[in-house]
Amino acid sequence: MRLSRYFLPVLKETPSEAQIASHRYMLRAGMIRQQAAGIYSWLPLGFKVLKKIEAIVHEEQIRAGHIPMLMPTLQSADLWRESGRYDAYGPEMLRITDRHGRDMLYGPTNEEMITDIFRSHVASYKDLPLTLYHIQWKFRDEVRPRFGVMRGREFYMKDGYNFDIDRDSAIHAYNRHMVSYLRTYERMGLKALPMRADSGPIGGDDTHEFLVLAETGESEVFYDKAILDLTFGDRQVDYDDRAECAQIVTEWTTPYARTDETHDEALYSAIPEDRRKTSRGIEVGQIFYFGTKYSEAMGATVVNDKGERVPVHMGSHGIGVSRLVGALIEANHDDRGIIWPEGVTPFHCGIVNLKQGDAEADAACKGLYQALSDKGLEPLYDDREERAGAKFATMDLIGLPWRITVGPRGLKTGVVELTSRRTGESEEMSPEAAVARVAEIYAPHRTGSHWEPMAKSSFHTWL
Ligand code: 5CA
Repeated sequence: MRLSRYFLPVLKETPSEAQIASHRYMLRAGMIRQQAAGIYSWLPLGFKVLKKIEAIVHEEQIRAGHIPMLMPTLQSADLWRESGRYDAYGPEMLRITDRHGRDMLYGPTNEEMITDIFRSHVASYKDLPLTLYHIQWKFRDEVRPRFGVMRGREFYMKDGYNFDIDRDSAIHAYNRHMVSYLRTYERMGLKALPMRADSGPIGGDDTHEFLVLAETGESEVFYDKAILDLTFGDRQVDYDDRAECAQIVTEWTTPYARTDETHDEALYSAIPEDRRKTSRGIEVGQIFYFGTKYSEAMGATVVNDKGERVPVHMGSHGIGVSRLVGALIEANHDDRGIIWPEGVTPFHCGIVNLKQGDAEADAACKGLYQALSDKGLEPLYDDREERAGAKFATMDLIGLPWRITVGPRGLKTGVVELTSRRTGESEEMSPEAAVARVAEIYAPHRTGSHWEPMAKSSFHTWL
C-alpha cells in the first residue's frame, strides 16, 4: 500500500475524551471513529488489525478441532424466554420490536440460539463431541461504555459452544479451549493469564477468565508471580489427548491466580510473601462449563449408548476480538505511539522515502516495495511529499514494528536503514539485506515454525 493512496486520517491533537493510551492511539492513528456511545466504525488501519486477530483466532480454533459457522446478530426473544434469560438479562439487552410486533433482541451472546440449532439437528451420542463457534458482533447496552473498543456496546466476539455426552467429555472440551486460548494469545504476542473467576449471567461453577496485566484494566487481580514464568512455547498439542490437555491446564492453574470476585485471602496468604502480586487486568477471554443448564431448559437431548434420552453437557467460550485490539496496544506502546507485535501488525514494514521526487530514492523505494511484496509481505510505503520528521512521527504513531528508511545520502554508498520500532535501534545495510532480514523476522509467523498458520488449503476451505 502507498500511503498517498491509503485512507489514514491521523489526528494531530490528542482527543480529550480518551483517557487511556489505547483509546488515544486508536483515534489518533485513524483506526476507529466513534459513531455513538460505545459504537465504532473500523477505519482501514483498525479493520486490518481486527482481521489479523480474527484470522489467528480462527486458525487456532480450527486447529483445536472446533467448527466455524455464523449466526445472526438479531435473535428472537422466544428462544430466550425458553431459557429464562429474557427477563433475567436486564437492561444490558437491547430489545427491538419488528413491524409485526414480535420481540427481537440484538444478541449479547448465543447460548440459546446454538442450543436450538443443536436440538433441531442432533439426536444421538454418536454425533458427539461437537464444538461449534462463530465470530460475530454482539451488543450489550453497558451502563458505562468507555476506553474505546475495550468496553464497547457493540463489540466483536468469538463465541464457541461445546456439546458433550457427559461431564468428563465436557471438561475435556473446557481444557481444550484453555489450551487453544493460551496458544492464541501467545501467538499474538500477548501474555494472558488464566484466572479463576465468577460466571455472571452465563452460569455454571467452572470458569476462567484470561487477563492481560495492565494498570488500566478493569478487574483487580491477585496472583502468584510464578505464573508469569509459564510460556506455551513451541509445544505441539494433540487436542484429542485428554491427559495432555489436562496436564497443560494443571500447569497453568496450579499457581494462585484469581480475580477479586473469587479471591480467597486464606489461600493467597499461603503463598510466600515475595511471590504475592496484586495488579489490574484486562479480560480478553472467558471459558465456562455449565453442564446441563441450557440443554435441560431447552430440551437439547441425545440418545446415549444405553438407549436413554439424556441432556447434553455444555460450555461456552469467548474471546473479545475487538477488545484485543485495545488490550494489545495497552501492552505495547510508548509515548510516541503503538508498537505492534509482529503477529498482528497491520503492515509488516514501513518504507520511508526521505526525498520524494528524487529519481534514485523513488526507484529504490519502489524496488524495496516489490521485493518485500514478492516475499509475501505487505509494506506500507510513505510516498507523500512530507518532511522526514512528519513521516517518522506517523510511522511511530501507527506502530509498524519495522521501518526501512531510504535517502539519497545512504544510496550513494548503497545502503538503507532498517529500524526497530520497539528498540529504536537502526542498522545500515543494502536494500537486499534489509528485505532478507525483514523476511527472516516474519518467517516464524508465516511458515516452518510452531506459529505456522494452517496449511492454506485447510484454512481456506473452511472460510
Ligand atoms: N457466552 C460467553 C462465552 S462465549 C460470554 O459471553 N462470555 S463473556 O461475557 O465473558 O464475553 C467474552 C469476552 O468478550 C470477554 O472475555 C471480553 O473479552 C469480551 N467482552 C465482553 N463484553 C465486552 C464489551 N462490552 N466490549 C468489548 N469486549 C467485551
